[in-house]
Amino acid sequence: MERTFAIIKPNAFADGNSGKILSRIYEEGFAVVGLKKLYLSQVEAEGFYHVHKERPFFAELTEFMSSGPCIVMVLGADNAIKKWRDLMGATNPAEAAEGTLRREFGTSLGENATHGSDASETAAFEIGYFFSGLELL
Ligand code: FUP
Repeated sequence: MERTFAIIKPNAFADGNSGKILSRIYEEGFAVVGLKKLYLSQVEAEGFYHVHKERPFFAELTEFMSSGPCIVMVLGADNAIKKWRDLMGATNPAEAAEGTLRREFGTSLGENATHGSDASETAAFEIGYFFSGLELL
């Protein structure tokens, strides 16, 4: 079973959509290996998104990610990384397919409701950034 890292972002949490997103996660057959609510500081958000630090949207992205509570998760499934990215849909909710989470719960390119790791190396970094081994038993 592969593991991926996922976030229910502050806009989806604030809109009261965490329960609906978790329902979809269970319906699609993921195991919820780890889950917790966090209210990130901007420094913590900057560390998480360090690969984007030279990008023009970095300040906006990290301000948004520290604008309210979110839910961080480790999800398990066969091909979990691709399976979760397929369920999320395209980065921009306006381009995400019907039935995907970002289409349903995203409100803009920045406030796109969910995050998911894009490769096994990033999943390993992202899981380790937020969870200890004990939290994933
Ligand atoms: P994704 O892997 O789908 O989360 O997308 P990226 O890694 O390309 O982008 C990371 C986050 O930055 C996205 F979730 C949304 C945000 N973003 C912007 O706010 N503006 C942009 O132009 C591109 C991405």
